[in-house]
Amino acid sequence: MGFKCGFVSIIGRPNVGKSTLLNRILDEKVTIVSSKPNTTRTNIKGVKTGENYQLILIDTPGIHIAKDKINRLMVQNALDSLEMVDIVYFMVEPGEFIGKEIKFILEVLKKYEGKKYLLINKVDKSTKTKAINTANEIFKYLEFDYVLPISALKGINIDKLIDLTVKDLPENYKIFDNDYITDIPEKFLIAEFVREQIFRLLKEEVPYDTVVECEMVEDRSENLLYTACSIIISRESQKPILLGKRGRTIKEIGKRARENLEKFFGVKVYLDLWVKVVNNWQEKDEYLKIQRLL
Ligand code: GDP
Ligand code: K
Ligand code: MG
Repeated sequence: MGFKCGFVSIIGRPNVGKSTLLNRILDEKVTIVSSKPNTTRTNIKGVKTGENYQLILIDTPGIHIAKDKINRLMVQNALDSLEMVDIVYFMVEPGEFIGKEIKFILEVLKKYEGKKYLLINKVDKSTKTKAINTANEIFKYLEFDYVLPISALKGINIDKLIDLTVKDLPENYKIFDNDYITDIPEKFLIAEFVREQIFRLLKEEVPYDTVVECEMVEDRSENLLYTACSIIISRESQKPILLGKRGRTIKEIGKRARENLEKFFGVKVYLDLWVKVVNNWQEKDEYLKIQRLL
């Protein structure tokens, strides 16, 4: 049998664990994760290369009922990914209610011609019965080629998922070099790692009003990467929340993001953070481009 190479899109409602799954399959953090919905704003490709296969996976923003421009662009991004993939993973949680959003996704998938996998994620915190019931409920609307209970967080059934996927990939030449793991430009990845900590450390609305731009990245020596990011918020009143008492919050954001960047790049990282206020950046093309939505 020849070399296998193809594309897989990971779709689902917000917060079902799509980004966690991509990182788990790659065994490397390329896409950001938080307990808040709509953390992922744009499609992120990750590449896993084995001896006889190359799997190109696309992590996507959660498909939801979008109420403004940025959210509409996010959902469109996720839907667009389907046009280029051989396989789709539709991820749900056990016990998930089959509401408007899931029904919408199932309608979209009815027209999808590639292989369809139904992944019931987070089985580490559920019962088998609950997972099976969820699959049965979904099958009333649409049948899938495979159903697999998994835990992206704990790594349950992930090897099995990869095996099945590789079998379904088309025979094709390798597209990327063996050590290539993501299509995300370095500057964007750095900005995303900062944005992740904002989603993790700040409550409710501020993360949704934040975009991060990496302004500078420079090798200062063989073992030191200097980088500077602007954190852009949409109102002056959000500044004290972002900074925290005596700058404690922004310091913690910087520390955690730096640690993750050091793991990713394998060198010491110096991270400068600046704060800017841009009213209604969500409506401005320049900032939607920074977020790779335009
Ligand atoms: P996404 O919005 O679909 O990309 O979801 P994320 O990957 O950002 O994960 C959302 C939340 O679910 C985070 O708090 C994850 O740690 C958590 N999560 C993801 N996968 C699992 C899993 O398999 N089990 C459990 N218990 N939690 C998970
Ligand atoms: K999330
Ligand atoms: Mg995500």
